[in-house]
Amino acid sequence: MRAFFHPDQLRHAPALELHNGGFTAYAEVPARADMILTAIGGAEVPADRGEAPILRVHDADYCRFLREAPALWQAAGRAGEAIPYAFPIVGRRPLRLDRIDALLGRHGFDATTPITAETWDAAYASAQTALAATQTVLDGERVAFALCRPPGHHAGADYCGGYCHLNVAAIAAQAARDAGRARVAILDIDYHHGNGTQDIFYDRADVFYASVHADPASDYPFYWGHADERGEGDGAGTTLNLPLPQGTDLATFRAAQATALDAITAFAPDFLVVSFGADTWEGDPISRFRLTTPDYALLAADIAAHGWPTAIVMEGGYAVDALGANVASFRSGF
Ligand code: SP5
Ligand code: ZN
Repeated sequence: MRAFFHPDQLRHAPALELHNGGFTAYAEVPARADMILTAIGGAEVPADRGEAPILRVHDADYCRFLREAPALWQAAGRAGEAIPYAFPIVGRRPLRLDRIDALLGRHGFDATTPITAETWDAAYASAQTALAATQTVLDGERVAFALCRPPGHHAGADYCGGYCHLNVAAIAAQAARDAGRARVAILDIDYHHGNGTQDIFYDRADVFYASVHADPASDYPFYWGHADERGEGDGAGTTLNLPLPQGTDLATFRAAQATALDAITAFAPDFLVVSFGADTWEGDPISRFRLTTPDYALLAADIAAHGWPTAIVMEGGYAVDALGANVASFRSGF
């Protein structure tokens, strides 16, 4: 299976995130990508397809914000990484504010996702990696792997969060649509609900979003991913959320994934994007499922059995030492 990765993706390397009342070491470290690269024997550098496919998903103002926030932060006399502390709760007026702290809260929904001077370039490269894998599959390969990091599925059209800045799965899905694939499905099997991906396609009939994840009643991102969120307008019925309890093992996870695959089968996609997170692994430091390394090959084989042209994009997974083996196992199932 062809794999893609750009070295610029290593450049985003914040030191700290705010968690449980204090600053702790940032969990989404560049070493995650190094471990995966070693385990899979390297990857091809993606071509640069420019900003246009990113702007098919993300607002231009938001992309400008990601580029300019570090300079605004510095101009405000701040040290370290730009991080928000005030958020405009739903229903606030869309004020045109320019103070850096107002912008950070406007374009982010948590304080775990710092923005550094390297963030835009790394996120841009991560998006190009997703686009390269997508183009490989559009050109006829059955499956391709995008070693995306920073990850993407918590990022919406105009906001970041959950270590995510540009929604690489959504950019891949939209690129497949724009290449003429009429119906695109996204299967999200990261431990966390992909609130950004859901949000981007919530009112669209042409992109189906199915997610298996930890119940947001107990786990981040809390406010999205509940079973009664099913899409709206033209997209009514094209979102499927399958929340599972902490402690979930292979049998329960596999059954939920089968439910998602049944729904995707009924949708009859021309193209599949898999948002793959290895934070469902039993030893993940920030998650509470109990999948084992060999389980990933079984889950992948269940997906592959459907034969859909498939682009895999990497999302989470924070047990750095086990990450390579878990990704290698998942790839082996295809
Ligand atoms: C892509 C993805 O998997 N994002 C997950 C975001 C989860 N954020 C909430 C939990 C943060 C826990 N941080 C622990 C840091 C320990 N130093
Ligand atoms: Zn996750």
